Amino acid sequence: MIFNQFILWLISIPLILASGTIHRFDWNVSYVMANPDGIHPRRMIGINNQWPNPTIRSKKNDRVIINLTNELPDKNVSLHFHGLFQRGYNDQDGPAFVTQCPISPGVTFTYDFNVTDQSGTYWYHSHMGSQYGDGLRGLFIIEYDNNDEYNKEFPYEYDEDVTLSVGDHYHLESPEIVKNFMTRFNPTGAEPIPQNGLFNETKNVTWQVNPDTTYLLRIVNMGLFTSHYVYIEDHTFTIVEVDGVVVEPYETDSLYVAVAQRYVVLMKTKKSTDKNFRFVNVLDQDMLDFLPLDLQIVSTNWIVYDKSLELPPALPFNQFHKTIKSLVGFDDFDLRPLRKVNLLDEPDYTIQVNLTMEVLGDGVTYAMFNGKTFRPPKVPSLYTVLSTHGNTNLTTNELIYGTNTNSFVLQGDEVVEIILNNMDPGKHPFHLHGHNFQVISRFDTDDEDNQLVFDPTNETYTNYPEFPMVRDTVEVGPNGFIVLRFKADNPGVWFFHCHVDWHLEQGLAILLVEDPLELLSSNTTIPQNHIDACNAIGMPIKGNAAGNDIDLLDLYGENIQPNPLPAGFTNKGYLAITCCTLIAIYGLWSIYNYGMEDISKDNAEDVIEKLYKILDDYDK
Ligand code: CU1
Ligand code: CU1
Ligand code: CU1
Ligand code: CU1
Repeated sequence: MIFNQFILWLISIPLILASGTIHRFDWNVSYVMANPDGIHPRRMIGINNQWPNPTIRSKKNDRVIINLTNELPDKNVSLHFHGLFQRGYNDQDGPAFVTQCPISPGVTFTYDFNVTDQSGTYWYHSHMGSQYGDGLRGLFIIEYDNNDEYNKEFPYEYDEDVTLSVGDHYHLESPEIVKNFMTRFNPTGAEPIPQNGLFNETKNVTWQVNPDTTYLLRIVNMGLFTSHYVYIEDHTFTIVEVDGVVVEPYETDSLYVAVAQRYVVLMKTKKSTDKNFRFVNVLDQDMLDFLPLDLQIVSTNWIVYDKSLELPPALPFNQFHKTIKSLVGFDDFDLRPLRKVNLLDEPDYTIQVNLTMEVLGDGVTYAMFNGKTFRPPKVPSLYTVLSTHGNTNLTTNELIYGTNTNSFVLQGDEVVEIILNNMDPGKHPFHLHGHNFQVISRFDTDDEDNQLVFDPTNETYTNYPEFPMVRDTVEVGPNGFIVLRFKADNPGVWFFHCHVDWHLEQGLAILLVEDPLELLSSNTTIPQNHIDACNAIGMPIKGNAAGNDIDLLDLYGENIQPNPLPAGFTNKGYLAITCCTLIAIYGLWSIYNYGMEDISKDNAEDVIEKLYKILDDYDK
């Protein structure tokens, strides 16, 4: 008996150690008037009548409960916790139409999950269209676990932990921007140009530092579109964490941070305090189709050693050429996780997607993977998995998740490789929910005529690192490719998409339905308040991507992309070309007629006389 009790006590030790603090938040989401860049007051989406939004800080194995009430009068919301694997909590992941219904005005929705064994720098943001650009975003930090003296998770010493967000900023609200972007009046699909770059959600920041101090600086790009260069004049950064992954120290003068990426650096201040320095963030102008004169590419902030000393003047906000050229930057492909994990084995399953931008029949430019743009399913895809209870033959059938969702079903624990060929001259930061991935190959070129496509027989491309970089958001360069690997060990429906939210609006996403049979057998259930949110907005909670729960193989009525532009000419086109031709013939005939007209003798004499008169006047 006593022995049995001892065994029970022994078993409960890990459970006791694993159960952390509960962080409970009641968040009312509403509009708050703000003036982030000091130029243009506008509404931002705040929490509990405040904006900027709070930072969540937790420890490993802590539980986070957020009761979110949507107090926006006119917009649906959702919340995603970027970088958290949500192992066992797929229904708490947050992307609308994938793992939940949009939260409509007046509805309260509870996010409740354990952060389990992750640590590092993350963030939360709305996953409802491009709404986080309107301000519904904030940092999420999980403390490093250094309890084990001899095997510290984060072995670097520092004095102070400081957070910094950067991001592009628009004066218009996202829905209005999308209206002007996704239209046939924007036939080139040019992305909306931001007006400014923010630094901790504001501008012209002064940061009082202590001399001879090591700061742990957590830098997050919470913007919608443009990557940022970040540097402090005459100071160096040592990168120690990337997207929640602790890495070997890597020294650099400047960082290049794509949207949604995080870099944690050590920054040691100088011993002397006789000068203050600029802390600069610069938008990557190469991503912009044109550069309006009032666009603030360069933002100057300052680190202040001595308040009584003058600050160096702000850099010209549009003299970017010189600034960026002097920044050598670095290549995140060369970063190495501190805890090395070998290159994953040869893949069991390879997904190859080719990215193109194409104009469809409605005249709008869409982003395509293998000719298909992502159109949201009518039932959140996770709920579709659960709809197959009783008929598991259907669970692994990609068809039920929609023909226009780019869905791929993964088997449990297989090694998955994603080969992504970017047949577009733009840069795209790709993000996978529920996982980190190894970045095993990446090439690009500015030469649009010689696009680089991944070729498994090309030894340059397949010279994979032994211990590849691991992260959750990686940028693919222009006309190039990335090759990623991960293990399908986290059952759930996970979004893989470009984090440039304008491109997500254009449909640049695939859905990974990972080990759906395990999701079923583990008896995943949807919390009642999540079901209530669907009822409130009138979305079905059962059925395939078309909302059909009688015949899951019948996709009639699903959201599909517009038809392609018709090949050749439409009737309107024929009419236009006929009219143009007739007008051209009339024009030619007129010129011919004029040329053949006889110049009469009288006329000729008249002209000569006039010429003499002009010459006479000139001589005088
Ligand atoms: Cu994410
Ligand atoms: Cu994200
Ligand atoms: Cu993109
Ligand atoms: Cu996402």
